[in-house]
Amino acid sequence: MGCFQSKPAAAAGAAETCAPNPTSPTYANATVGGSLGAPGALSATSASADDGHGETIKILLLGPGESGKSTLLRQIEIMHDIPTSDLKLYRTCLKRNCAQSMQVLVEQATLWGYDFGEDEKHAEIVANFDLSNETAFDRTMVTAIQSLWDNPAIKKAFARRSEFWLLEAAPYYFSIAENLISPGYKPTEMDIIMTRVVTTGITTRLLDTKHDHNKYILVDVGGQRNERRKWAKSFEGVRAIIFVINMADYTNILYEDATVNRMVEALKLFSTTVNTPMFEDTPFYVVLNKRDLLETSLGERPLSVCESFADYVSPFAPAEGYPSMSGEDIDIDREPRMASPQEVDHAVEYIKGKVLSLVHSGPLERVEVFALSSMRRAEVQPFWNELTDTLPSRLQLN
Ligand SMILES: Nc1nc2c(ncn2[C@@H]2O[C@H](COP(=O)(O)OP(=O)(O)OP(=O)(O)O)[C@@H](O)[C@H]2O)c(=O)[nH]1
Ligand SMILES: [Mg+2]
Repeated sequence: MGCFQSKPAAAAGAAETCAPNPTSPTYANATVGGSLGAPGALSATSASADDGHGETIKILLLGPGESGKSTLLRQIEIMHDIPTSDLKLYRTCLKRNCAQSMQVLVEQATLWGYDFGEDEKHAEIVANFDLSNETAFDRTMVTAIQSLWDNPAIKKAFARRSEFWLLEAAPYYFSIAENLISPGYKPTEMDIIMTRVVTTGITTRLLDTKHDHNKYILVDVGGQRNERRKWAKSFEGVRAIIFVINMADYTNILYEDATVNRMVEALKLFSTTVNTPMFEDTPFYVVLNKRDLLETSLGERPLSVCESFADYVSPFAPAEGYPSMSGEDIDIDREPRMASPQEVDHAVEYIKGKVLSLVHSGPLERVEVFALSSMRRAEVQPFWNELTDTLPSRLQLN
């Protein structure tokens, strides 16, 4: 069963879907199923078992859709030498991610009346591509995608991406389009990390740490609005929560509702979760994710474009002002402005402060905030080490 076919969600394990497209109902049904899970997958009911040699600590991964929960989990699994099962399914999903990303751009450019010029035929090929048919992702499709990625109409639509929903990793998918059709292609570790697979249902992973006698069960849930009503099913026996927020979301709109800014949604969700009475003594590890994306997004727009950050003043704002990043007067030929490391640090500190200001119940010390990029193992490792070093004593297990 591949992600180009429709399949009901697995009952007790993972069910993951290639990224859906809000403009096409066909995307919503294609599921990968639990087989993207690693061999460590467990039934959620065993979550608090103690085998007499230390505790099994259940940790819940929460956060809105596309914040990076499953990516973080995948990195932690790789760190624990849990092999990635079924590479073929990742290949299938990557083809879909790639095709879908260009399809969304073509649809948007068409909606705005942009002229594809000599790429008119290519735009047609992409627009008519059937996402449920993996074999249709062939040389013709890849040539169309590559040619369009260089086309001014697509460049302009891409530059205006904060006005519509698009997978953030779209440029990555286009960069590996050629590989996806080469015979014998095996997804690299980075390809696997960058694959977008929507989580539906609940995924559980048992992890045995090498440096303490405790085991950890990580529970990953779907973060999109329609998935959140399932969250409560996994609350029993939870000892800690990892809450993931995508920092670059301050410029993005929600997949589920184009009128809502994703950061506004993320902060509301965090506030509701952290202040839920049953969690008022629960340790929270907040992961401010996708730090890598801030370099470009802060270069182009200040944090204050997001209503939740309206009071942010950057000492690094360019004297000439920020370039126009929306509407028809956008300049696609200008050199993109990149934020300096200091500018990124300043913004991250501000976001940390905002997150902590939302904690109103229980002791504030139970909430720790980390800023990192889940796509980078070197940044996930210290986070996971810190969590496994501190959590047992915070729970008074040692
Ligand atoms: N650039 C960048 N992309 C990231 C990072 N972390 C995750 N991503 C990408 O973000 C996309 C969404 O990540 P997921 O892990 O699927 O998000 P999720 O929170 O599990 O989403 P749901 O399953 O819908 O709740 C994927 O394409 C990831 O590759 C990061 O640190 N940097
Ligand atoms: Mg997920």
